[in-house]
Amino acid sequence: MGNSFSNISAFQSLHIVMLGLDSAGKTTVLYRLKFNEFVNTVPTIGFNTEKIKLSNGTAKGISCHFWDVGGQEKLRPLWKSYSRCTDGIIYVVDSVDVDRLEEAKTELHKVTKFAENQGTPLLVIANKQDLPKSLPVADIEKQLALHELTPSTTYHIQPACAIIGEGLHEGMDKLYEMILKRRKSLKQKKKR
Ligand SMILES: Nc1nc2c(ncn2[C@@H]2O[C@H](COP(=O)(O)OP(=O)(O)OP(=O)(O)O)[C@@H](O)[C@H]2O)c(=O)[nH]1
Ligand SMILES: [Mg+2]
Repeated sequence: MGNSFSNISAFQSLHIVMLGLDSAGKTTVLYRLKFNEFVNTVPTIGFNTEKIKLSNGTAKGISCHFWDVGGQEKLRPLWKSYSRCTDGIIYVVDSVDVDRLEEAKTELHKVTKFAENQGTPLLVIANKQDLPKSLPVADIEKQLALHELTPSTTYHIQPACAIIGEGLHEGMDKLYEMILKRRKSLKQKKKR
């Protein structure tokens, strides 16, 4: 096996939480990764959970236990408990919903400030890039003020289209790399 697999065994599941405003495309991402096809969704009331073995890229073969939590305002208080002590956080953004980017930013910054989430790697999925009026990732990165997140937060922003799955595996590879890096540095700190 290559170096990238040296710290996480194929039998160990990564715990990943997926957050973001309602209608951003979280559940579409979840089922695209699970079934490799488009699944029509309804708004999530509560959460969906799936165990998924990644089938592509450097993270191929890695098992992930995903928690996809509903993004409606009344459900957001749940985000804190679902994101606690996860291996990685995925934050899905609708790249066309420019009017709610400020709200998306506020909610994201809230999540990364929770004490239990300090240092948890973050993958931001700039979803719906297939739509003509979608904002480029550089603009979304700026509007979400990703560079102002707590200093311990390492992040990657990935353009994607969950409908056809474009960008999702690249994003998962980046998240996996960040998780490995974090584990390595935590291990080194423990040794000291
Ligand atoms: N054009 C386009 N539509 C998308 C994409 N991803 C998701 N959608 C659509 O966006 C709508 C909302 O998707 P969901 O996956 O249900 O959104 P969600 O984030 O799970 O929403 P909540 O469960 O309410 O939090 C659906 O009609 C999807 O088909 C995409 O990449 N492109
Ligand atoms: Mg949903």
